[in-house]
Amino acid sequence: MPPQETSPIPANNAYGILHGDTWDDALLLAADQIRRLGYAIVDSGFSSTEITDIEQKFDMTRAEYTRTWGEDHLESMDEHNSMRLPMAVSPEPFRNLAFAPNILSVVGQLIDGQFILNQQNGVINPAGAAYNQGLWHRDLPYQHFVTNVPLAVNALYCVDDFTSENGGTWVIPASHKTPNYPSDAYVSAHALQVNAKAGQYIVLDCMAYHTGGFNRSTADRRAVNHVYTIPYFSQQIRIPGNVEESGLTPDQRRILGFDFPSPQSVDAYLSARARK
Ligand SMILES: O=C(O)CCC(=O)C(=O)O
Repeated sequence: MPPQETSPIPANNAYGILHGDTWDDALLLAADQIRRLGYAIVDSGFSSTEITDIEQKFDMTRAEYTRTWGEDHLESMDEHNSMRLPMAVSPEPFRNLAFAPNILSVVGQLIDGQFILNQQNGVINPAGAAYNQGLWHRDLPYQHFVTNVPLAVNALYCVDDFTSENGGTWVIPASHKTPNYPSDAYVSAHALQVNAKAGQYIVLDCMAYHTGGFNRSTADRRAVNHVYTIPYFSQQIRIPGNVEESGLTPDQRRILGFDFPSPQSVDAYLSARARK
């Protein structure tokens, strides 16, 4: 996806430039937009049959998740509009969502070196009601720092079209570049709503402030969020041991964190070093 804003001035119509970027590939352009503005839309590359299958499996998985943990219990913790680690319930299609080649390519452009999946969450923005992601936040919450390269990137897969009516995601562009949350006046002036289609991902630098909007439509708006981080951050829920392992390639195992266990002891650490 190219950046949403296109300049009326041709790129070569400039002066005084010693260093310029010359991206001409959609994924490189998206990565560049995320570096500069903190967000971009990236196509999943899934077929329409796959997109419909994901939509149906989302609801089936949610029903099973709710049966397992109990609706009242989830609601008592304000967890009833989330599904934690849905790939643990339904390996497919949720593993495919985390391994979409376009997403891994963009994340690989943004995070230097190795990265792992830190968390996967189903997100439900309920029709006509508030929910836990409808407040401004970073996906590394409580963190107030800036880095010259991203340490964490999130990819929000749109199960449904995201529109202004159903409360599509709002972002504060470039807010990953400043430690503090901006003033209300700044947010009112600069926040924008990113309307993406079902089958696309909204990819953000995790430090860019974002929120779901209020869903004024009559249907829930569904999404699946993925947070990818450098391997030094612990996973929200430990993925190795909690997901189906069959059929995973070595690269996929690495992305799920199988290659980065915390050694259980000094002895285990030294033994692992000795094997290198
Ligand atoms: O529902 C949305 O549009 C935003 C989801 C979100 O902020 C999150 O999962 O971190």
